Amino acid sequence: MKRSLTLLALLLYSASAWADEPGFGQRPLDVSLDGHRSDWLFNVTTVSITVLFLIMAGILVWTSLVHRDTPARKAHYEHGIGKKHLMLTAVISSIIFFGVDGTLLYNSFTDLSAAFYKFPTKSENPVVIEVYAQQWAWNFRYAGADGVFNTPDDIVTLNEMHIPVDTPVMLKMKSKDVIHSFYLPNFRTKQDAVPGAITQLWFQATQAGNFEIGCAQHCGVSHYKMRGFLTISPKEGFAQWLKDEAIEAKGRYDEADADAHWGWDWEI
Ligand SMILES: [Cu+2]
Repeated sequence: MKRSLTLLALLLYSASAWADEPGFGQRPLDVSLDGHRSDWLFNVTTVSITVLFLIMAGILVWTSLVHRDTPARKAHYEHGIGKKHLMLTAVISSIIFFGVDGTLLYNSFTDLSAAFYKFPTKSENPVVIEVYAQQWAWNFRYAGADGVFNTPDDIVTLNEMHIPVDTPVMLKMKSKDVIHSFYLPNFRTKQDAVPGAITQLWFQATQAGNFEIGCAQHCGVSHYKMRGFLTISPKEGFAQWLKDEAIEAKGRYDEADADAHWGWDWEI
């Protein structure tokens, strides 16, 4: 008894310490056009499973009390499950399955086609960036003034991605070594970067600010250090950044440095 009380006290203590963490119970700020879709799914799933859990746990507790053992009670096995019970079970299960799971499934597919797979077209003038993942960093490449990737005027950054607000951004990714996953918590989106393949991701920011880029795929001992920084600027600020970086890029370009020429032709 004493031991279980100590254990309970310890558990309560650690739970309260956890709850005191800054940001507990809060999601990262959503600064994206479509992040609300994931949040909606998350909320509906959480509410649904909480309600179902309470109903099921309630029934379990109620039946354990009503049918508990008493000296006068004898076990009897002759009453099998009747057709009525089977029907009732089937109806309740169907309501839960088609109601809850059906809603989630329908909305997931709608969101995927209306947002995730609805890549921006050329006429929408997306900002296009090549992302090259490696253990344990993110390399970014902008085409520069000529609009062609892997040329001397490319702007190449390490762990630093700049994008404008209110403009679609299109990424194409590759990996140098193992599978990584480009993760933007503030956009509720992520995509794997896979060696030997090109994957793509698009998103759009609704407000300016500084945010983080994570790697959501365990990719080696320093996976936890694979952290990038995302700067979202007003359109003029982004244009200015591109201009400034273009001057720097020309000075930094080294024809002989083969490792630095990891870019590829943008393939649609
Ligand atoms: Cu990684």
